[in-house]
Amino acid sequence: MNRCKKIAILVCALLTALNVTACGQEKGDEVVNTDESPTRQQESSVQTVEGSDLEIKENETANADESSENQQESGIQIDESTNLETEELLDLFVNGSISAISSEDSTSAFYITELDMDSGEWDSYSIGERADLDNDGENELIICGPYGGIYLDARDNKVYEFAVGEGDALVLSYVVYNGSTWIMHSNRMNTGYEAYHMEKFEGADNLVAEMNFYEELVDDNVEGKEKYTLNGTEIPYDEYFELCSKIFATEVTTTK
Ligand SMILES: [Ca+2]
Repeated sequence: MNRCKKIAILVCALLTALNVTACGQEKGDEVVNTDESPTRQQESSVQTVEGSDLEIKENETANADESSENQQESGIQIDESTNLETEELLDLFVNGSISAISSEDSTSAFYITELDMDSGEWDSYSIGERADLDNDGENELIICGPYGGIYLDARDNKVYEFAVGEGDALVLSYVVYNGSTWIMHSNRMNTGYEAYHMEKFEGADNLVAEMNFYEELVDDNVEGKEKYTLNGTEIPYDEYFELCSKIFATEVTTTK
């Protein structure tokens, strides 16, 4: 067992004993003009452990309660007063000291050690660049991997899964459009159909704009005749082509 895991288990045991939990609280007020970010809103509350001036005892033997569920709940808890910088938090995730909270389920989290890192398999992950993907002036961490991998945001002394590539129909990348960075999910898996969904954030828990555009065959049985749609409105080919040219010229893929 490596040292980090051991620390995680010990901290967990201590937390359990102290009955201290790091529960998220759902933020009451609605954010933004869009409706597709309930998980982001759930994550946006400040989550801290109060009065947890924990002493980590490295040399004690961990007890038998070693389940990964418990590791997910604890890891190294950071006191609010510590107020770690974004880059420090991302470093802690990369070296396995802290987990990242899932975007799907804010009660669930994962460590980098749970990912298949650098195995060379098509679906393995690798540490990518750090870039400001949510336009708040601070970097996010890109973990390159299958379907565009995982983008992580650090805030409130925690690391959050910000965006994730979920499959061939939801390949994750990012682009620069109209001076801002947008997260993009692409579906290019079928001939005669391409669909793109873009999201612009101002802070990873604050979705401020979305764009949808796609091209599809007018008739599935007739090749070559397509129609083009931007945000629900059919647009001419020229306009669609110009939009795509502009957007894809800046696209950064993060599969590898
Ligand atoms: Ca940022």
